[in-house]
Amino acid sequence: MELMKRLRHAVEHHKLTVFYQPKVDMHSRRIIGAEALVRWIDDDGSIIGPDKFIPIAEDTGLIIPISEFVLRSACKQLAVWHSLGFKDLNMAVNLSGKQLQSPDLVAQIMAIVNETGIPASHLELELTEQVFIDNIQSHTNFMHAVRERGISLAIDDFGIGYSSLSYLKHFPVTALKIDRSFVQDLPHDKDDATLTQTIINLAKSLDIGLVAEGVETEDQVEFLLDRDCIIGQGFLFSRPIPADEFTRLLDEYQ
Ligand code: G
Ligand code: G
Ligand code: MN
Ligand code: NA
Repeated sequence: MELMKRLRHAVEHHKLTVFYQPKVDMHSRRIIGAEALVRWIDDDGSIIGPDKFIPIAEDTGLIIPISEFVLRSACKQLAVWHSLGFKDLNMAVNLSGKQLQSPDLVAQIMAIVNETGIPASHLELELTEQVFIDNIQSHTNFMHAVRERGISLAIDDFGIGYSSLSYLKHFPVTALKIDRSFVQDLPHDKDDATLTQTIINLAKSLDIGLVAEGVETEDQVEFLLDRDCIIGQGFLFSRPIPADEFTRLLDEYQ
């Protein structure tokens, strides 16, 4: 069967699931948040990653039910973790540019926030730099609308999107996520070290949060902590894992 039909079938038959990857305070080694990452469980039990199906989902409109499923799952899961006592935990959910074209996206997001009872302040939406490149006016309206409701806004994969940095001043962004391509060759690669330092300086001067993606080694942690980049996400701490495994990690690390 072609991929599009298989994906539609998977959505209708609840074959999608959400994994979670911790965001860690690298200083204290505590988990401060989770990023929700969608997965497709194929009929043979193998796991298909979002890189394989998000583009098709965007082209076919399936991104709408998929995103609603991911957001609802993530918010429900956050409510469970809050009720277990992990009250400070934040949840990050990815949005693709295509979704922002939907005029009632803010209402849909708020309906799920209200239905699950999570504090809006503990939800973060991750957008790529694409939001600075096209449909700037409608994207700006979207960003202000979610910020007014207390939701945080991170720019994902920051540094690879060729956006004009001056835009950052005009958008109500609350954090930058340093793309993992800059982090992977730290601390040896001089260019990556310089670029990472530049992004850290930028976040500091704009007084917004910072997350390093793709942290895999203790040398990278040391480099980042030395430069006041405290929050990290990466395989060193954990791969994206199912919710029940994440609960065990929370129990271990708090
Ligand atoms: O989980 P993994 O690292 O394989 O994710 C690959 C890419 O898929 C990442 O860029 C991530 O942002 C994206 N992605 C994962 N889950 C979702 C989702 O629920 N919605 C959207 N739009 N993108 C997602
Ligand atoms: O683009 P975004 O940050 O939303 O996607 C997260 C993706 O990065 C997920 O697919 C996840 O599996 C992947 N990822 C997370 N941590 C690491 C890491 O330490 N190394 C590598 N290579 N990939 C990672
Ligand atoms: Mn992301
Ligand atoms: Na990323």
